[in-house]
Amino acid sequence: MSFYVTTPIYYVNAAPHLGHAYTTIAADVMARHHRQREEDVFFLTGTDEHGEPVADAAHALGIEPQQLADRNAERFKALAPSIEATNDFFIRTTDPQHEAIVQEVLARVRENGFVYEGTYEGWYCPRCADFKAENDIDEGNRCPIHHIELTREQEDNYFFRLSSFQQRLEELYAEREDFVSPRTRYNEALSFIRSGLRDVPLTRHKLTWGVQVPWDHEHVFYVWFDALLNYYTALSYANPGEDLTERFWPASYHLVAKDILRFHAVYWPALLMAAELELPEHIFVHGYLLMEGEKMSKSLGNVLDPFEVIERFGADALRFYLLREVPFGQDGSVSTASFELRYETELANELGNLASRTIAMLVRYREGAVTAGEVDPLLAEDFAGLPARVAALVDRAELTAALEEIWQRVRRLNRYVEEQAPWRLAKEDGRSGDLDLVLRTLAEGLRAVTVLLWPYLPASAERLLEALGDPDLALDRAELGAGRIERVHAIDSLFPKDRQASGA
Ligand code: ME8
Repeated sequence: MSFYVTTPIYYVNAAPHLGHAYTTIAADVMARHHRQREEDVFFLTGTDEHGEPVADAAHALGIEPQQLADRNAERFKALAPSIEATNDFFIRTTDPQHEAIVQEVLARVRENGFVYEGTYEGWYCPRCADFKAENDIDEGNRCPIHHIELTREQEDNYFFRLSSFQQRLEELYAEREDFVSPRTRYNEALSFIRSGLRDVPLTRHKLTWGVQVPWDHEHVFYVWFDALLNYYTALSYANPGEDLTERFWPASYHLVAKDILRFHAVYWPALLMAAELELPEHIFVHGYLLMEGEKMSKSLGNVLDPFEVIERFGADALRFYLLREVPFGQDGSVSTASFELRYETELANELGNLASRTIAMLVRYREGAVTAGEVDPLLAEDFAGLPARVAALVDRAELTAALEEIWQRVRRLNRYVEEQAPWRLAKEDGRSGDLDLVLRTLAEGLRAVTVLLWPYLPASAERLLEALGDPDLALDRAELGAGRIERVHAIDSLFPKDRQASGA
């Protein structure tokens, strides 16, 4: 089994912000989960370096686009490990290997008869690098996403015959209802297709910052076609000396936010059809992280710097917070106040306390030793089939729902502590066997949920499993009773409360 997950490649016109971290974290959760299933996983992220968004930002700074790209690509590259993202490769669209394959694939699209010369006239947003349809324009000819005034473009371009894929795209959507999810986004993409597809510029005449068109050196490819192809080109050169295309193409999941739905759900499959390449299995479209009701975006200036958040709360807490607070697939507000609340009530009080109590009681009453035997049948029903349920949700990219499944068991274990009151059993004569059962069940339950939490909270989960003396992360070990704990060791608090104050 292979599993290939991608994030969008981010524009290097500015530094990364929390919105970028969000998609990368989500993709990482999926990649880690599939590795737990012992699948062959490839996880790609990277940067989109051509086109007006980057050229304009560089010129405004008085530097060359390549210089700006080099500077900001480094920041995006550094973001990945800081949020514990385990991407297998980082693609930059200025990589010469990428550029060469873009030229090859798009030349094939032309040979196949889907390219012609024409003149484009219409509205254009240089920040989106998007030719806007009349019904996608705000009052005063403004971009609905960036709120800037659109420019009127007239340009001789080569066009991509998107219109000739109308029927095939409608068929695709009819045959594969899970091609785009959530359902609202599927409907949105389908209704865009049904409203009638117009051909789109494939090249730009006015721009020079892009991949050169091999059959006409006065043109560069329109940045979106260069960018989308990254998902395909990366596989051929990510591992020097090895072409991974056969192993991983087509992609299992492209994760994107709704701002770039149309490019991924309409242009991308049409382009792949034109190039005779296989289509991805799924496109999952998540919502926006909002700050004070507006999309967090660098052009609006209302961004949270992920590096600062990590400094204060740690990468695990950030990963957990984003996927717990904002139902994956919907828009949701984020704020420092709600972050602090979740950190304290859930990470520190629920998971952190469960871990410290369980380990502390085992150390106090049993010097850390866990007796062999069955786990309490009282919990069997609550835990039965849990790994499979979590896997089914992650298969649909329902990452918040999967986390909720796991978290209900964290809560169940806390209730079990209260119900069984091991501190009372410890004082009662003749209850030693009962105490052993309760402590063993707690340690085993904690281990099982921790294996499932690993994709969300990798560093904390690894520390905790180490302390429990059973670090195996394979998903089938998340079944209650599958553990092999013999002895636990004390550890420092997983989510110290004083962490919140530092830097405040
Ligand atoms: O669009 N909430 O790059 P980009 C959630 N280069 N996610 C957000 C977000 C927010 N407030 N802000 C950004 C581009 N994102 C193109 C993509 S792909 C072939 C080319 C995330 O730098 C989200 O994944 O504008 C969104 O789709 C992406 O960053 C846009 O990044």
